[in-house]
Amino acid sequence: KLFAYAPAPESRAVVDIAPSYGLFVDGEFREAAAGKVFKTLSPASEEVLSEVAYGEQEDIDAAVRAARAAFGPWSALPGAERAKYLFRIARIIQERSRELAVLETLDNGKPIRETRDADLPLVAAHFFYYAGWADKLSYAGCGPDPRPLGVAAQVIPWNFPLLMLAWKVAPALATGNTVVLKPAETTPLSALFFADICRQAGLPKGVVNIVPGDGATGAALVGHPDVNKVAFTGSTAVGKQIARTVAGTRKRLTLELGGKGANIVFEDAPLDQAVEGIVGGIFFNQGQVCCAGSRLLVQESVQEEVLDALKRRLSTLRVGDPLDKNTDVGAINSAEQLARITELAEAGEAEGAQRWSPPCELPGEGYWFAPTVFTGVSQAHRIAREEIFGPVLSVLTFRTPDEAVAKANNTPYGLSAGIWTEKGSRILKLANQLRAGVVWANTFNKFDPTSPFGGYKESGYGREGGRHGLEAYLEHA
Ligand code: TXE
Repeated sequence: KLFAYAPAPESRAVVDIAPSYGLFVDGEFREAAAGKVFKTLSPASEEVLSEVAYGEQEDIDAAVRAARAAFGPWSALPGAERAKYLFRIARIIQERSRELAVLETLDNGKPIRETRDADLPLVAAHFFYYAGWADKLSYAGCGPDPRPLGVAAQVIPWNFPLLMLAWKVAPALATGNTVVLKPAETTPLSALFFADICRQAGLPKGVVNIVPGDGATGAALVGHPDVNKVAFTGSTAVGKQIARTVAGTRKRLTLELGGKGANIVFEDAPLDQAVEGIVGGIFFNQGQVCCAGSRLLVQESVQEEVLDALKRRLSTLRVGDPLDKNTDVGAINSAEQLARITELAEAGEAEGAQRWSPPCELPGEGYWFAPTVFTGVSQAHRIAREEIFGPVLSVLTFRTPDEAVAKANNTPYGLSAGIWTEKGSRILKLANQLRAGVVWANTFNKFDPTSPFGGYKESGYGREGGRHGLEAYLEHA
C-alpha cells in the first residue's frame, strides 16, 4: 500500500513562548509601571499563549525618553555603521525565521505556509533593502544632506504583525531616527521577539522600544509631545482620529488605512490565471488584507465561466489548523473581527445578494469563517462599499472598460486594484484611470520592498517601501 502524503503540522515546539513578557524600553524588558498585563491567545484554538505587559502613559513617557536619548548618537553614526546593524537584524530574522513563522501563525491565526513563504521572507527583505539605503540617503530625493526627524511613533495592526513592523522600523532606523512602536493588542508576540533580535544584534539601547497595549496606549504614544513623526496602519476611523490629534502639532504623519480593492477581469484575460489571482486576492490571510481584491468586477460575457471555475477552485481550499502545511485558509484573528465579518455578510444577504460557500467543516473552537462569495451584488450594497476585512468576495459585473473603471473607482477608498487582460494598451490606460495606489496587472497581492505602497482618498497618505518610504523619515536639507 502506498503512503498517503500527509505531512505533520508544523510543531509549536519550534518556538519557546514564555508565560509572560514585559515592555521593551531602553534595551531591556521590564514590567509596566502600573504592573498591568493582558493576555494574548491563539485565534485557532482560543488557548492563551502568554501574558503581556500593558503599557500606559508612564510607560510611553519612559519609552519616548529612551528613544530621545538614543537619537543623538544613533543619528550621528555614519550611514554605513547603521547599515551594519540592519544587515545583522536581517540575517538574524532569516536564521530565526522558522521560529518566527510558527510564532506569528500561533498569535495571528494565518496559515504557516503564508508566514513561512510570504511574511518572513518579506520581513528580512525589508531590512536588507533599507540597510542598503543607509549610506546613500543623499539620493533619497530629500536634498544632498537630508536629516532624520527624531523619534518616530509607530502604531501597527494585527494582520501582518511582523511585516508591518518591518515596513516601519527598517526605513526609520536606516534614516537615523529612533522608534517607539506599539503592536496590536491581539498580536504583540512577534514584536517582542523582534525586540530580542535587536538585543541579539547589539543594537544600541533606546533605538527601538516596544510598548504593547491597546488603543489607549496607541493614543498616548501618538499624542506624546516629544514625538516628531507618527506612522499608523489600521482602520480609517482611527486614522482620522490620529490626524486630528496630530493637527496643530509639528509632527509629520503617514497613514495607511482601509481599502476596497477591485479585481477587474476582462473577457480576453487568461481566465485560469485570473481565477488563481481572484482566490489569492481575497482569501490570502483570510481576506484580512488592506489591499485585498474584495470586489470582483467581471466582464458580463465571461461571468458564468469565471464563477464556475472560481467555485470549483474554492471547493479545493483547505480550511483549518493554521500550523498544518496543507492549510490554505486559517483562523480569523479575533472574536471582534469575526463579529464584524459576520455582521456584514448578514447585511449582504438581507440586502438581496446571493451567498455561496464551498462545503467545509469548521473547527469547533477558535474563530472561523468559511470562504464566501456573494453574487448579484449592486454598488449600493454595504458589502460593495464597506471594508469587510474577511474571506468574503463581492461579485459585480461590467460591459465596457469605462464602466469597469467607474465602478472600481466608486469607493471612498483607493488602495489597490487588479487588471486581468491580454491587452497591454488597456493595462496602461486603466492603470492611469484607476484611483488606487497600487495597480497590479495579471497578478495580485505581489509585494516587494523596492515598490512604494500607499493609498489615495480614505486609504491614507504617504508611501511605505522603496525610495519613497525614506522620505517619510527625512527632512529636506
Ligand atoms: O483596527 P484599529 P481594528 C480595518 C479593518 C478592520 C477594522 C477594525 O476593516 O475590520 O479596521 O480593526 C491601534 N490611537 N483595518 O479595530 O482599531 C490599535 O491598538 C492610536 C484595516 O483592529 O485601527 C492597533 O494597534 N492607536 C487595517 C491599531 O491601532 C489606536 C488593519 C489598529 O487598530 C487607537 C487593521 C487610537 N485612538 C484594521 N485606537 C489595514 N489598513 O490594513 C486603536 N489603535
